[in-house]
Amino acid sequence: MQLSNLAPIPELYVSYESAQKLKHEAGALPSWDLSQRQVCDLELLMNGGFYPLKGFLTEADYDSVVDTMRLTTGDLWPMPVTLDVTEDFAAKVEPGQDIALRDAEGVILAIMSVTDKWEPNKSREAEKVFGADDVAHPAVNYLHHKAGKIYLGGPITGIQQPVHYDFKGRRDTPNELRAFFRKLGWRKIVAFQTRNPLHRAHQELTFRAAKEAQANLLIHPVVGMTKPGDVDHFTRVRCYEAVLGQYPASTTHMSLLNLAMRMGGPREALWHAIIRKNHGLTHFIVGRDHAGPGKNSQGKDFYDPYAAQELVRQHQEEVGIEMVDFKQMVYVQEKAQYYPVDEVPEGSTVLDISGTELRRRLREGLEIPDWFSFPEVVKELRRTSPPRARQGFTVFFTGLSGSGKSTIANALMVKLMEMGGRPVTLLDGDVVRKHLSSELGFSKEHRDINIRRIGYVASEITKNGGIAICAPIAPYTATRRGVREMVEAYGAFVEVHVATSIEECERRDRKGLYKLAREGKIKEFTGISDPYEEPQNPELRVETENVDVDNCAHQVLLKLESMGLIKA
Ligand code: PPS
Repeated sequence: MQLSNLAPIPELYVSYESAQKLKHEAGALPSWDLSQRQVCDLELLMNGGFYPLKGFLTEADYDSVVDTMRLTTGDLWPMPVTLDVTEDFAAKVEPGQDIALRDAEGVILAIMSVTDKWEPNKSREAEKVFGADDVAHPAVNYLHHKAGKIYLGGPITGIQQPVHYDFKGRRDTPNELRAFFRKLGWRKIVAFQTRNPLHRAHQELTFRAAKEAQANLLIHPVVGMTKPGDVDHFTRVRCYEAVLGQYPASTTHMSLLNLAMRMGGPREALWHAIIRKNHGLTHFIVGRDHAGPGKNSQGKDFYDPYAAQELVRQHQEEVGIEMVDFKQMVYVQEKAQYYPVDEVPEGSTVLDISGTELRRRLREGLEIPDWFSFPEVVKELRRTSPPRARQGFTVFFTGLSGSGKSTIANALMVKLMEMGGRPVTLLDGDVVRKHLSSELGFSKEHRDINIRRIGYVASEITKNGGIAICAPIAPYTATRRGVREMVEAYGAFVEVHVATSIEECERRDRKGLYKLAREGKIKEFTGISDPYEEPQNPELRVETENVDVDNCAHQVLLKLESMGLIKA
């Protein structure tokens, strides 16, 4: 059912008194600690951002959404919003039972009346919803490697909103935004969705879009979860604040949306449109490759760049929001102003800086011209993205036991310390097992826990501007990828495969472990009785046979230099 953009939208919260009572009772229920993504989903479910959903999808609704982009009621809903849980937790819950949903601090946010429990076919979900069962897609990777095996579905009773400590004044529920628009008498409002900092071209295009629609403008950035590697939302919001002053007074407003994006291209664009409709907006800007996840594992784009616009255009009437074409704006040097790319006066000089080029300039500390961005925005970006040679990074060695990882890692550490400038920490396999993972063995589960611990520490070191050198075996591709993601949120991740063959490692047998493994005295030994999945695309592969340690460490240094992480 469509609601007018002025009327309040139904929320899933109960009254304050009922919430207090429910909270008390919920203490005794089985309770699920929500992931960051689930907290984002729950917030939008409870505050009406995901209207008409009344809870996490049931199995029938899930199947229907995956297959037809509609709920079983026939309402348009393109994105599965599901509660994935572990098998262990699922075993404790049966349909008909209530469960408490808690945030990371253990606060009970909602009660879910479980009606459905099932094991989804994740490959099918990936194919149908995201277009390919390819883990290069962040949402498909999430499905296969982060999401629990079992889905629970059922209606939600909202107890309280997730607490935010940052930018409180800029966070609005759909009803708060609707009330704001009502109060100001804004009847036509264009929404601009973004997960990137805004520069002059964006300011021009959004202003133009609003002017053409004779509407007001809402900058509606996503601050929940975006694409791994994006500029963090704290920096972005400071940048947006700076850009807001560039719009004519009282025409434009900004509100933050705590959405967890899936980078699902066309389906995601349509989902965004529905969410904006729920927030009281009447127009929605959709650009080229909206919510695009980048390249697939074959190096090709996942989606046709105009598929998102097409899908939203097809459904705009049903959603009740008008799509506005995103016009690519370019700077015309002779006129010293921005023009839509298709209106550039003939024979003039067009200037543009791509996202990749901007990141390069920031990384290398190069000039970012005034025509491209606003000085305050550039200042903010430089503050959080110092040139690469001053950022933290992680060098992650992987290879068989006895391949030479620790020896090269040690040599590299000493060379980096000799250069100075950044603190260097070595997280060697053996040392980590002594200090961080002494209770763990060598099953897949334990190895994964061990590697994730190393990844967590490395990501913290990287975040704080240090150099982490890791040297575990790390035999599993998916786990290494998980560590890469953790680290790349803060700095570069340099995977070095120490490619010594199993025959050579066994011949060296420096610790005498291979002999014991062959005799069956050590079980689950990597390369002998346990797998080692070789990295397919490491930043560097080093051969150690007939090459001395010094030379191997030097190869790593050269790689770091070529990536701009250290200065010669
Ligand atoms: S893992 O898979 O990344 O968690 O392994 P890691 O923490 O690097 O630990 C590897 C070191 O433990 C010793 N060791 C074994 N390795 C592999 N398989 C089995 N079953 C095993 N048992 C003990 C071995 O000394 C490894 O050290 P390195 O430095 O790699 O030789």
